[in-house]
Amino acid sequence: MKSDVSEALFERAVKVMPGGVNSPVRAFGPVGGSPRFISSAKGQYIYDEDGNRYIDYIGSWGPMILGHNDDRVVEAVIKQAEKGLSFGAATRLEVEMAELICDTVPCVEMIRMVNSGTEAVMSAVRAARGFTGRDKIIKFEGCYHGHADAMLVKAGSGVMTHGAPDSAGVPEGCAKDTLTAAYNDIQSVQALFSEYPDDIACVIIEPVAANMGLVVPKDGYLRKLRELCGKYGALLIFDEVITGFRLAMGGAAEYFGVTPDIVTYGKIIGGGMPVGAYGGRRDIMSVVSPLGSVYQAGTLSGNPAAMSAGLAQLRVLKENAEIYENINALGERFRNGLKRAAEKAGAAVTVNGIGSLSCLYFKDGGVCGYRDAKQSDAAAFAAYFNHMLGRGNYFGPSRFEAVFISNAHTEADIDKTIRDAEEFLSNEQRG
Ligand code: KE4
Repeated sequence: MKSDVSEALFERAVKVMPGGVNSPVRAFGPVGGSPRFISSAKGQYIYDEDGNRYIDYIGSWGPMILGHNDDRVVEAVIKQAEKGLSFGAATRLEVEMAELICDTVPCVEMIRMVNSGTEAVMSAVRAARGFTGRDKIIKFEGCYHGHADAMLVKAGSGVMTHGAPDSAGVPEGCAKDTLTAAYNDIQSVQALFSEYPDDIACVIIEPVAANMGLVVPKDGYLRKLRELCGKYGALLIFDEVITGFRLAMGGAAEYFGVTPDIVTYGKIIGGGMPVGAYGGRRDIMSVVSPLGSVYQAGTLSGNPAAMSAGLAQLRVLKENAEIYENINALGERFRNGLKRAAEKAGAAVTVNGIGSLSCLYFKDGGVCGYRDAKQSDAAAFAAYFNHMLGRGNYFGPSRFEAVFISNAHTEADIDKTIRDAEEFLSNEQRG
């Protein structure tokens, strides 16, 4: 595949942007080569500046659950743009968005719009600290919750990819109250609560960990977490920036039947525009300014252009429940295809997944947490990534990112991708 134009653009990009990208995970560092510069997208396809077409398994890291540029979303944005992009004032659309989420997710009684998942998490943690009067928080190794200082401790996603489990520039003072536990290990959480029985404001978790690849909670794990938080008076925060409105309309809270105290959102609720949100119990959200004393604000929070995109997408999901059956079936087809291909080739891999989220690790013996994920073979993943890219399958350029399937993908797309993966795995085994 030609990549001259992308390479020329990258040469320019690195002169004026750190690493040539506006988000580290887009860099091709861990997989080699230079990023493909995408010019357009429609449905399951993205097109790069050299005219190559790819089946897209990133979907902008989750927002494109309907596929790229769904006509209903684009039309809503265009119509709103003609009326005004942002007013910095209250609008009907924000009320409709808040009502839709509160009516759909029982544990969300009030919600605040922000502009990213990072902002949503940062604000949710501040609300938890304000509500409980406690300082410490528990997060999990390998979980990524955006780049707020307190979250960049043993984080996943790009932090994990770039081998910097703790980020430079985060003062000791900001990280000292962040405690880390091991995902799927309830004893590691119990130990922290035993050590700090009265100091922990919240436990924040990705209910399905999608930033160390894709790790599903063990049966009953989230429920035990819920019980521990209740016992010690800490709030349970589900970071549903990825799982929200993807696992189900009610997200992981509905899927697993476990009720968090606060939920954070991003990605899908913005329909491709910058949107995040945090919401939860009325008494907790009542501490947020101007109602309460926890300050949080944002110039473009709830802006009408972004709300119109998010509302359009959520309404399509709400009115077409069969979308979830379809994307979950496609996810299952993808995982089963990979497993069959690996078995046929005798390849040592682990395939994890749930619903429309999947991950392929070059490691046998299963992956149920951070340490397992880090043992996966980076070089094998890089070779797989480039083989698949060359055959028109666009995956995240990191072994710690999930595979996102949308409602625009077809069985034929999945089957083609599996054939390409089978070719790689067989060649790999032949050496
Ligand atoms: P943003 O600030 O990037 O909108 O959201 C941060 C965030 C919070 N919580 C979870 C569970 C997330 O997955 C994310 C962001 N996800 C990454 C993809 N693994 C975003 C991609 C990127 O950093 O460019």
